[in-house]
Amino acid sequence: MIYVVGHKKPDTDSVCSAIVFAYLLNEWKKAGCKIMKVDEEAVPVIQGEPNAESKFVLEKFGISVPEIMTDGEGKKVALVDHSDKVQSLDNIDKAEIIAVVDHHKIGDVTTPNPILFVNFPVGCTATVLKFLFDKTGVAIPKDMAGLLLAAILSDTVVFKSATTTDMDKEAAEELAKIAGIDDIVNFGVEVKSKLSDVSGMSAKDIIMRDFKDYNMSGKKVGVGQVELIDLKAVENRMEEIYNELAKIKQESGYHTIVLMLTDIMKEGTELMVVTDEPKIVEITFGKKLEGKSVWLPGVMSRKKQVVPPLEKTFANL
Ligand SMILES: [Mn+2]
Repeated sequence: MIYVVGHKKPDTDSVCSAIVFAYLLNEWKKAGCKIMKVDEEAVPVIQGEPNAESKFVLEKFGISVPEIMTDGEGKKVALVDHSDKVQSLDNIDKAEIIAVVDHHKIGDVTTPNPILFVNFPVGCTATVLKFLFDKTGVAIPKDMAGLLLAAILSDTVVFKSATTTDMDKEAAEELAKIAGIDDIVNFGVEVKSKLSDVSGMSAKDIIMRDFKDYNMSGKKVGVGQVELIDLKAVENRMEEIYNELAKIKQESGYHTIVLMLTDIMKEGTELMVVTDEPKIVEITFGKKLEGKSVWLPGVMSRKKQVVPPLEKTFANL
């Protein structure tokens, strides 16, 4: 058995790409594949509960939620949407990795033998999978096309993220035709709106849902991101969220925590910051904190527009 798995804290790309790559591997097993030999059945798994957005997408296309698996010891695995050990299965060193399909920086997994390793600097793993279907002449069924399309719209924030490429847009258009989705942008906004409803969530849950730790020149820095259809969803809760950030900072010894409250429609981010050194905000983004936060037009991507410039600031502090 080959277990196909995305990263920890699965997002829609990690869930859908695991399902679709497992489907593709099984097609390759049946019909043969000119790239690699597949002798075993592939099954998708996830490392944790899917979020509300992923659940909506699976339901929409009539696909059941994959089983949860967290340990890779003794297993044959194919990784999607990551190649970093910290994001992978526990004991990934004791697993046999047979393939990696990804769109991130190259991580630190290694293999003793040559494997299929396909990584494009595009907006979504699903875009790379679309390429693999085309390249190996496998038809994409309607439900699989729907999953791939939803993953692309999710990861690229409906094509607004700085990570979006022409390849993502082309793939999405072809997939939408197969999936029978007429209005791609409208569908994308519907997908993204599922995580935008934060009304029933505690401030801590809002902050931690998509939160990553970094070591920036020896300082512990946390960067969270919440993508919202409309910033108004958190307008009345800014104080509460800020107080929670301050609490987390103190309890867990952060030098700085920034929370990106990203408005998908207005295409910008209200950046909330708690820090020992408030001047880092102006140095990094050219704008001063106005009270607890600052509006950064055009800033949508943590990995491209927030983390690298912050790292640079910390390096020169
Ligand atoms: Mn992804």
